[in-house]
Amino acid sequence: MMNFHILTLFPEMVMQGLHTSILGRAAEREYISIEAVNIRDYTLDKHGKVDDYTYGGGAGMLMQAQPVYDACQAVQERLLQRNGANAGRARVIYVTPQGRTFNQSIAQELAQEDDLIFLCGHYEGIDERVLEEIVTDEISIGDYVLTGGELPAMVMIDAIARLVPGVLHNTDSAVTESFGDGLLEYPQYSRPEVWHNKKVPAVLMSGDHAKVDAWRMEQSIMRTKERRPDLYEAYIARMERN
Ligand code: 4FM
Repeated sequence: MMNFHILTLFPEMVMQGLHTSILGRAAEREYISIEAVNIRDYTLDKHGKVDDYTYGGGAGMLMQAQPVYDACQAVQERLLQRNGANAGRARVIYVTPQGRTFNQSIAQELAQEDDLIFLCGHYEGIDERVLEEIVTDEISIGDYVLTGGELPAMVMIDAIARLVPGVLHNTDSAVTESFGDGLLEYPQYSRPEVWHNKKVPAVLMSGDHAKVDAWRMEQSIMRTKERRPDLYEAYIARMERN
């Protein structure tokens, strides 16, 4: 059982998105839990304000330190009550283009945790002082700029959650596909046998499992060489080392 806690100004967005399809079923069956904490609930401002102008000028607003800090402390204190003082504090992941780039190996590392707290920013950023005090990991999903941290948090949670035992039906499908072995997926086919004059490759109809496996491996390697020379080079280097 893995618990995701999401600090956000848009709880409905993440709750909707992450309770659909496979993750929705995984939450129902209690392989994972997903909780959204509304940062606005923690502001001490009497009008519910959570943002303010930046010192030094410049366009846009910043999320203020106080509500972010108090929302995070509320989650950490609840976990401390539940797990006991020697359990250690949960990692707090700030999703930002300034972090290290997310990949399958980071997903695998994070999937070992019992609790993860995701901090989703909005506007032009978050007051640096609260980031210094609560954030343990800064992670990006790629080199582009979004309007907020909710979508990247959802991307990371999806990639991590499917590695939690029980979430996927097929226990080894999480490891056999792309990136499990550092190669891209081979092409796949379903019924009918002929569609738009295109036939399914004969080897897949042969019933010879060893031949099928060998064909798929060859396709994976060819595809990776063609489309992702960076991954292909890493794969060859790994093969030569082993
Ligand atoms: C993040 C907007 C924080 C405002 C963002 C704040 C992003 C990415 C991203 C937008 N995050 N990978 N790319 N965030 O664009 O992780 Cl305060």
